[in-house]
Amino acid sequence: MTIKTKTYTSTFEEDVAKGLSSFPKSLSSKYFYDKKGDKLFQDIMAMPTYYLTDCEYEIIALQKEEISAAFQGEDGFDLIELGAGDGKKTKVLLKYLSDNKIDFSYLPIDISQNVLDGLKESVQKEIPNVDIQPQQGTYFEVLENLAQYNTRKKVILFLGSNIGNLLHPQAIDFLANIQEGMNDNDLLFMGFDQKKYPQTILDAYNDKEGITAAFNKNILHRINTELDANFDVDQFLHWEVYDPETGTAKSYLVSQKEQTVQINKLQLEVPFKAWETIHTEISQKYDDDIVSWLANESGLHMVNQFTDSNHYYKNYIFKK
Ligand code: AVI
Repeated sequence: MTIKTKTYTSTFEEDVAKGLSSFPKSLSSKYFYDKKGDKLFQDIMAMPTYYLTDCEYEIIALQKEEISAAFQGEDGFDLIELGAGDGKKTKVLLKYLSDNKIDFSYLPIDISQNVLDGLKESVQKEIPNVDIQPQQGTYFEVLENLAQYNTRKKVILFLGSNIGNLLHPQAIDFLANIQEGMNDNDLLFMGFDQKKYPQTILDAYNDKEGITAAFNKNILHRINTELDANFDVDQFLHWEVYDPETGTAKSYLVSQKEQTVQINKLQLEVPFKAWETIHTEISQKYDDDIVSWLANESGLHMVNQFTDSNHYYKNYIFKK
């Protein structure tokens, strides 16, 4: 393998160069999400085998009354959502709060102004009485800002078990950062996919239609397009494993033959042995003990929890 001295013009370039020059090779799942990756993730969420979305929807739809009761503050509250997406699950809650004339404002945070504009338009159309105040920026910039200027009770939402794409030490840093922006009365409402029958988890990440495989391989297409590379994507296999002891589902791309890939923009040549792997994603599964441990390590404690009828998924409420 030849690595020439090179100045990188983005963290994407640098991360790809480092990840593919390491042993074992890896790429970060945060790079799955370009326009095509966003669409593939929407398709994943609509698959029956990807139970996470339906479970969280069921929790919110069937327990909205109890959840809303837990959120309420004397002076109303601000519902702050980290990475709202299309807001399908959140809208169920927004509608209930609005129909019941509960005093709240909805502050979705996203890095993309486009996503926020689309969300604002659909919320205003579907639930016109909701006071929506989109906040453009990174989660922590906005939370820090809100912590300084906002005196009303904050309820922070982080749905979809997105925390599961972080290793435990990173998850603790993430939670500790949120915790820093919270006052004593504030709440954090978060989704955590639970440990369960291992085949159910494997099926969620290995659909027969090949949507998850396309999602995983999209990172190679991205490298081809954005970094002028020549990955023969069909020569890589999507492979999923699940370790029931640690609760970690891991995604790989496996090279089906010996091959060399040129990444021109990085002036990098990447050799693959037959059956060599690129590790691309973890999707961590939890139980109450792991979640309590993560919370305690981050200066938070669990005050309430809600689950679906299969006990596949849980939403927890934390305080500091
Ligand atoms: C976004 N994240 C929580 C998803 C997950 O379940 O890890 C991403 C995903 N990867 C494959 N399927 C869905």
